[in-house]
Amino acid sequence: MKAQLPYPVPREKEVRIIILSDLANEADDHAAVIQMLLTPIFDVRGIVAVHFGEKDSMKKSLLEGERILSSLKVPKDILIPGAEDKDSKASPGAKLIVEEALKEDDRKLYVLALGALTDVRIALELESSIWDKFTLIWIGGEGYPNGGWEYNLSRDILSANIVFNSLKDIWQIPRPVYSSMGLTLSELFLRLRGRGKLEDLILNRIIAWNMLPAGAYRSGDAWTLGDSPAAGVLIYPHQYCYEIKSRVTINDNCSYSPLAGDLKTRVYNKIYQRMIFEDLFSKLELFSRGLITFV
Ligand SMILES: [Ca+2]
Repeated sequence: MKAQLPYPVPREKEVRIIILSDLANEADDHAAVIQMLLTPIFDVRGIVAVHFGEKDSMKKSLLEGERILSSLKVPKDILIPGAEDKDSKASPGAKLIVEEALKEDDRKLYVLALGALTDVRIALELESSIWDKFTLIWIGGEGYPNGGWEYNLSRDILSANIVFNSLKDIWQIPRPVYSSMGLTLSELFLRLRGRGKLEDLILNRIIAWNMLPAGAYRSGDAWTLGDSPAAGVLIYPHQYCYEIKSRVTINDNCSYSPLAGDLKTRVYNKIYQRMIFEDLFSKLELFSRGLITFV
């Protein structure tokens, strides 16, 4: 599924993407997934609803995915169940990753993971030959060199470790970078309120979540769109914003230790927030004006 905007983009720049999102976990996935769906260089092969370590969390993510798709009026069949929990051995989402990775297609495949890596682990276990057939862009893990507790990683440490031990191409956007995607609620309100159904969906969800009890990491007057850089690093190259680091293995407490072998990880150390935010707001407005269609 591709979005067509009122300007053309080069066919040779088109990439295939599979989105893995724990949509029901908090309020930032919605903005990221919608931005991905509205980006004309992305052929979205599927949105996989991902668990976040709580009972029925995958099913809750699936329901949130349905809400987004009904606002967009795109085919519902691009929404696919992921693994039920971290111990699952099979999932439709993992099967989709394997199928796309094995396809003859001149367009690169990126798996954009905005949560736990369970479905990527299952895909690699189902078909180990895909280890060099796609690039994983992962919002997750603490900063380098030491690592430490981080939400997405903590949902399924073992799967993350298996993926880090076997997958060739990983672009990691760790917490110190994705947590820089903050916006105040006043800005979100002014930029989104009353502008369209997608804007309302994103804003209402953030306001509702902001009213829930939270730790000291939230001020009560701001939110972090931490999943959006997974789209941002493909929409704009960010070629001076990362380092190539030796791959790490992940310990039980989410800390990092050196991994033997030659695998490397592209680890982002900064992100152009303004560009990603304005791209989101611009695409939302183009959609609200009826200038984006889907093919
Ligand atoms: Ca997420």
